[in-house]
Amino acid sequence: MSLPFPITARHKGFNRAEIVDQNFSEFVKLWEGEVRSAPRDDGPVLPGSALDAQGFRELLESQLISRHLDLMARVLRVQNKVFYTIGSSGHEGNAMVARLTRHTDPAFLHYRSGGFMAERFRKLPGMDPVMDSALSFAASKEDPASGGRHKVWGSKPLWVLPQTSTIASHLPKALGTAIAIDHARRIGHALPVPEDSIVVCSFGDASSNHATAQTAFNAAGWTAYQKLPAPVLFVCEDNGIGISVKTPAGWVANNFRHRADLDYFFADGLDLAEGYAQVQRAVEHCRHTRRPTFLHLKTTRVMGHAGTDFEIEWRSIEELCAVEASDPLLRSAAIALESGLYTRDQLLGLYEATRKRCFAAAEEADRRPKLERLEDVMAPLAPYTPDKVKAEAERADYADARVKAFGGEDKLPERQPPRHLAIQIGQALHDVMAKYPESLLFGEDVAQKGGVYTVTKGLYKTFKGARVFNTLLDETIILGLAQGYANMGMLPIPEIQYLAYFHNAGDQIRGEAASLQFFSNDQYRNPLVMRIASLGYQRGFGGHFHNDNSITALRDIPGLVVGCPSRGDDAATMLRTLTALAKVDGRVCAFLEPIALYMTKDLYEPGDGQWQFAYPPPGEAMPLGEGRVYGEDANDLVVFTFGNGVPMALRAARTIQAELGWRVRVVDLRWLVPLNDAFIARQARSARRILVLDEGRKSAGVGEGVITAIVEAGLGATPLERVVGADTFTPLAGAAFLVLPGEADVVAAARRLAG
Ligand SMILES: Cc1ncc(C[n+]2csc(CCOP(=O)(O)OP(=O)(O)O)c2C)c(N)n1
Ligand SMILES: [Mg+2]
Repeated sequence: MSLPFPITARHKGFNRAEIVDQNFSEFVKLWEGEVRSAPRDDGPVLPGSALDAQGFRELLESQLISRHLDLMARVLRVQNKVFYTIGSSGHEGNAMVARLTRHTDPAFLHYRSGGFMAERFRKLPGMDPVMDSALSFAASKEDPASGGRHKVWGSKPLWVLPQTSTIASHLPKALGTAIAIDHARRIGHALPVPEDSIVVCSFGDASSNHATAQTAFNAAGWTAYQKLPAPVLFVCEDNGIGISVKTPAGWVANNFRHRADLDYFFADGLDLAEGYAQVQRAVEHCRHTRRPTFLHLKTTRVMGHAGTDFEIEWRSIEELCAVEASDPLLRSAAIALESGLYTRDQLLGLYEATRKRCFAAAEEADRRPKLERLEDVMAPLAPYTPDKVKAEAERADYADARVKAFGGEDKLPERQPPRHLAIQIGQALHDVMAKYPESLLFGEDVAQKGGVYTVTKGLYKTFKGARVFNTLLDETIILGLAQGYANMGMLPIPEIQYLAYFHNAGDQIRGEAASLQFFSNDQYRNPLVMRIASLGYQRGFGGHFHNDNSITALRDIPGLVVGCPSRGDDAATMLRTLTALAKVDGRVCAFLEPIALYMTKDLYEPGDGQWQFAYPPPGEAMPLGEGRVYGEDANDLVVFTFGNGVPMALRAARTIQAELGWRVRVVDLRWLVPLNDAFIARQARSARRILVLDEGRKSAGVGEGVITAIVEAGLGATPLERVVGADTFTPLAGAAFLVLPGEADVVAAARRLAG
């Protein structure tokens, strides 16, 4: 396509935003088509179109708002009044998707969704897309989406869950939310949105190739193949390019047109009169069949990838002009004029009035307060209301449900003899699932088999397949499902089979789940408790992947809570607190289960049974951050440790006492993120010598955090030794024990301290 006027010197300018802007006015002024007599509001905007005149007018307005927000951003960025210039220009046709869906259809949007948002704002009275967006562009504290933390498309009343721009990472949780919508009925859970809602999820053509996108398409197909509902509308906004890399012509259609169980629809997003019926077919198909639907929406990209993308430096002028000629706003202008709905002057008047409105809003937004204190920035990141969490964790008003779950009064775990970790985690999970009827437990092999280590054995039988189920083999999807269930108000307890397998899906926690409260200013929460079989020392199952001890990857995820019990009773009280943190404060939590301790029954001698403990009845919970101290008044040596290190240190303590005459205190941190610096300092203050025993790797492990807390408390002069895993992958067989700390290493470190 070429411009309907000759390319002049003007068109070769450097500032493409200015050129695109002028193209519109010039196009309107020079338009010479035939004018029909204006249709009635409810008549087709052009003969044969499914879009009526009233709909067209509103869509056009939404498109213009989106365009002028982009133009405004380009101008005011230079003046430091706006801080984001990735725009929606060329994608304004996505307003059709908003018009044809409901404001209660949860939406996870591409960053080019200005048109969609402006249109969705119409769905509720009294809302102003221009001012709200301007506040977000200006990073004002009053930005209703993120409170000034990021320019995001988001809205609580409009069910738009904010996304940042890690492309494709939102697809798994969008699918998860869609699955959750229909799953809720199976467990009698009341949804926060209507039962026939669908989920809208948009992304670009280049992004459709991403592993995270592909796994969502695959999982959607896997679900539909089994005739399970997954009403997600994947909207691929195909502008033919990703930053500067062209998508091969026809690739998106070729790749998606014939996928089994992903129903493909095409729509022309450049032409409202033509595209409307096509979008409508896709939306209705998704809503009525509850099947995953792929809407291939043709778009274009004018004004470059972002304000910093000077396309003229890397594309030919002819190509640029051709792209700019495909601007959907020129097509909308033609429809407006041809239909007789607008005269040239009216259309130009509307165009300029919208510009004025966007600039005025932006100038006003610039005067509104910014985030100016660290506390304000961080306020929604990790909310914690200790009293409420404690009350919730100790809440024990579900006696009947637990008697049923355990199969009778006499079967209650607190009436059984002391047991080991694996059994008591299983009992604790029964307890939690009895307490929260909206909780779901899922992962690989967790149902009939009860997990690789039989920790979840019995849960499937007790709570049935709607609440305890196996997923497909993909950690990214497991964690995407978790976010989806959480978005719909359920309490997900996903299992990651081994810590090593968390790492390939870590972005779902790092970039997505843990960031939602932050980027939505705590308006959206996705509480979840992720269980991960973790750490080394396994004798049954060797090698790196079954003995991963890298906790570092979890340590620096902002807002995440990580707990690691070393014994069964602690596991039970910790799980109660984690689920309470999720319920009360919306927190994303990780529960690391030390595999090597699952079956450990003895502490000092075979058969002594000293690593089995009485099950704590409901009503008892472990406060966040509180460690467990063995030998409170011993201070010759204080050992800080967690997980496998706890029984190891207790055994080493005996040898140290016998050999050096020292009384040893062992401190089980139990909570690894956030580390309780005050607790660590308190324990360190009375210590004559300190030993940090960290089974994780040397670099950036928990031990570094413990030592930092000690030094920052002014206790750096206390003689200190560290026993820690080596910076290596864990090898198979006996060699594993060379890289992990052992009892002998602890004793040797004590000897070094003795000088
Ligand atoms: C995981 C990830 N990798 C790379 C990027 C950098 N990046 C941002 S947008 C983009 C291109 C996306 O192109 P497309 O999906 O076609 O969307 P478009 O911008 O064209 O609308 C890239 C590579 C990113 N944001 N996230
Ligand atoms: Mg693209």
